[in-house]
Amino acid sequence: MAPSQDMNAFQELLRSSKNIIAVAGAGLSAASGIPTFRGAGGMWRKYDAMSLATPEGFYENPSLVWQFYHYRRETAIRANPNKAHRALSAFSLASFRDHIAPEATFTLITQNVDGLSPRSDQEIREKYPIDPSPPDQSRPRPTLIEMHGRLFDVVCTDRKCRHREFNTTSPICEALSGTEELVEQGANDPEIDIAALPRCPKCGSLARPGVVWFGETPHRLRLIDELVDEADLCLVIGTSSTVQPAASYADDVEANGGKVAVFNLERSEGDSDAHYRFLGPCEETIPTALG
Ligand code: BJW
Ligand code: ZN
Repeated sequence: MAPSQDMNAFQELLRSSKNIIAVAGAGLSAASGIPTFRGAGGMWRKYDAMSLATPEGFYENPSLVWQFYHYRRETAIRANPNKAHRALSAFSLASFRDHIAPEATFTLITQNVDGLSPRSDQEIREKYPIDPSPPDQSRPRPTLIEMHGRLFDVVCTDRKCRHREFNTTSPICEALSGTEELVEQGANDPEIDIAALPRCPKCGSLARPGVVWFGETPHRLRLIDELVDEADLCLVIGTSSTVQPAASYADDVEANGGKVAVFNLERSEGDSDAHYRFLGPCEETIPTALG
């Protein structure tokens, strides 16, 4: 059966669901000016963003990959959470829960590394300073999981050290300063000496962005598997659903008898199996759906 577009029926389902998860991707941050990975937004200078988001890409050309992440950091620092981030943050706060079952839980599992969801959560909590922990939970669940890491984490590449720290310094190092302005470079990309790239403050080795590249293990997978197992409703927001393991969470929820609702600008992988599908900008559909 084709997915329903009945918003009232979806909201009724939302009110009666007990364990809700949302799996989000780059489309959630698109209205904040953060480029997506695939399709129109997926190029940086002359490169496919995907070819740079790999361990092989980094070790082959750390200067280029650091320029890509420096650009991403500078973009994210200047961006602000949009209406969809804010609606999700409000939804996750206990006192906003009167429209769902009192013992219901909600966790946003985001693939995004831009920090806009945690910033949005922080802003909402400052505005409404209340206890964010939902009542009567036998086992407290996190309200947000950043499964592909964070742009502002910086990690030592030395296997014995692996020092990790949260670092929002702008620019992260002098040598990268201004490279975010360069476009269409290709053959003329600046070559930054490895010694001038970000270094580990503990041992001095080359540092890398604290994000999860292809072939690496995403964060908190065991906890995510538990949440997916328990979920009776899964919202899939602004993701192409092409990257594993996140791409299979909706199918897993459905296989367990739960319901799935997809919110995307356009058709996406596997969305014809969803119970609900709301096509359009999620900065419009999500505030309506959760409002
Ligand atoms: C809007 C909108 C608006 C736009 N409103 N919508 C099985 C088969 C084959 C391969 C594999 C497999 N299992 C695992 C793999 C390997 C691999 C993989 O999935 N490869 C596929 C490409 C086939 N996966 C991995 O390697 C992962 N690790 C792993 O599997 O470890 C093994 C393991 C698993 C389980 C247990 C134990 C061990 C790691 C994946 C890491 C992905 N990393 C990146 C880069 C992160 C750092 C960085 O940001 O630079 O993560 S890649 C990139 O893709 C990024 C994203 O988080 C991720 C997903 O992309 P996303 O968010 O969906 O973006 P887009 O651009 O694709 O889509 C945007 C969508 O938004 C579109 O649909 C638009 O329409 C929509 N949109 N504006 C609403 N306003
Ligand atoms: Zn180190």
